[in-house]
Amino acid sequence: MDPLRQSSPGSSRPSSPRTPPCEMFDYVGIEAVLDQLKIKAMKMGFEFNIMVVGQSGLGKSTMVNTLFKSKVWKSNIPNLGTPTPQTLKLHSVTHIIEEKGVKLKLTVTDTPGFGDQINNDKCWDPILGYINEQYERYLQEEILITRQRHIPDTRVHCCVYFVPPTGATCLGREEGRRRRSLRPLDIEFLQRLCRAVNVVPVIARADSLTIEERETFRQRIQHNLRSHCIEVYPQKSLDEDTNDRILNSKIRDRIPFAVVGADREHLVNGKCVLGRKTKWGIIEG
Ligand SMILES: Nc1nc2c(ncn2[C@@H]2O[C@H](COP(=O)(O)OP(=O)(O)OP(=O)(O)O)[C@@H](O)[C@H]2O)c(=O)[nH]1
Ligand SMILES: [Mg+2]
Repeated sequence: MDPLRQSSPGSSRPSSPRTPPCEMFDYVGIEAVLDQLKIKAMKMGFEFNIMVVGQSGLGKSTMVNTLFKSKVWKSNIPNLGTPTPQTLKLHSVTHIIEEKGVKLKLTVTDTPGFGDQINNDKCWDPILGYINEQYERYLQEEILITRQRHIPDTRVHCCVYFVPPTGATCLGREEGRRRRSLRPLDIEFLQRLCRAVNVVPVIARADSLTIEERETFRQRIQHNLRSHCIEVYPQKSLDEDTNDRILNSKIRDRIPFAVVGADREHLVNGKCVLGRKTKWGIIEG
């Protein structure tokens, strides 16, 4: 009988350096760690913080409301149909969403739109200031010797950047080509933002483009992002194995996503749905 197999895992030592370490132990039940981690994660829940950024009037607040109204306030929809007021200061809304026992604390930070000023220099300062402040706050908590077991996480995990839908083909050829690209202000903003946070660019008010216009605009933006070295989410560093690479390249092909915000309910097939009415039908929110 192998003496090493008889001994308890903690007390045994290999008799010779050539004995492979795995032969020292009997079954210890490592896979139970997975269940323990799952139970712990379910108890703690998850935190996810999104921030919406972009020029004024692109539908950022409407999108935040659409997200919460359809996901969180299903049975009690406040302020429906009233126009969304212009956002004048950064503010966050938090909701706990629970699905099949998994809790998610979702915080969305709405920001005032930029681009209204004659001089838009440094319009990114308040937003980048906020993002960096949250990192700093978390770090300060983390480096305390007697730190809390759970540090409240207000760091921005994802920043949704609204790009104006300027890809319409009804414009003149030259004007169209120029406008079917990211504007210099967006390029500069995105370059700074990408260095601080995960950025997901979206084509705002996408109902104003036809499917063909949207596709051409999407490809043009992808080209702009590459040529200006703007690395949006998912970054290349996240391609850790083949599966990641396949999944991430599918996401990269679809970026920027097209979004439509909705602030009214409509009757569709006898059911009230949150959506935006267009010439071609209702886009559900
Ligand atoms: N066509 C269309 N209009 C939209 C969409 N989303 C919002 N709107 C309208 O655009 C206007 C501005 O929307 P807001 O959500 O206030 O825009 P915002 O980006 O928050 O603007 P600021 O607060 O000034 O930064 C409103 O009249 C909305 O009804 C959309 O997807 N498509
Ligand atoms: Mg707003």
